[in-house]
Amino acid sequence: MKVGPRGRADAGHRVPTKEMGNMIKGIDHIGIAVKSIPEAKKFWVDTLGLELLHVEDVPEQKVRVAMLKAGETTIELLEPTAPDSPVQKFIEKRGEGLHHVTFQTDKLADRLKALKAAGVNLIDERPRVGAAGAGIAFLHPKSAHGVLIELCETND
Ligand code: CMX
Repeated sequence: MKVGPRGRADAGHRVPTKEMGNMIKGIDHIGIAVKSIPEAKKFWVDTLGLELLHVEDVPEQKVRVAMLKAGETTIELLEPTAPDSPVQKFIEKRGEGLHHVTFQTDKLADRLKALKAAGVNLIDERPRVGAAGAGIAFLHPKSAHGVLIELCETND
């Protein structure tokens, strides 16, 4: 499959990992970029009533995250902790809002190889450490119809 100059796959994606079984096990969380977690909590926790599970710094991603329970899934509020944080860049360019969708998967390293072979533009070619120490990897939004996708390895 040819990949265009901005990483968009030119032809339709075939299911790349059929031999490995279903890649997507569920939605782990939905990431929302915010300027300030304390400010955002006023809406998400105090008004909407979502339960705050925990707040954690993820230095590798230059963000602080607040995980909120939303029924079967989780909302992740992302506050940048450095001027060169990807979330800071996102907010400057597009404002606060929906930042990424995280799918649960297994065999992440092998999934990434299969996705690369299928022409998907990977931000991370190998798993790296995300919130709660889970193996994670990002796929570029140019390969996913404008949505930043995170894959998160689960042991379930
Ligand atoms: N969703 C959709 N599109 C996005 C995006 C996002 N979250 N972030 C950037 N883009 C778009 C930009 O709007 C831009 O589009 P145009 O070319 O049409 O203008 C394009 O992608 C390139 O964006 P950019 O501002 O030039 O930024 P970079 O290329 O430097 O980086 C990206 C973009 C996605 C590669 C980078 O943000 C990244 O590596 N993200 C993954 C890591 C991350 O976001 N970590 C924070 C979360 C951590 C966690 O959950 O723990």
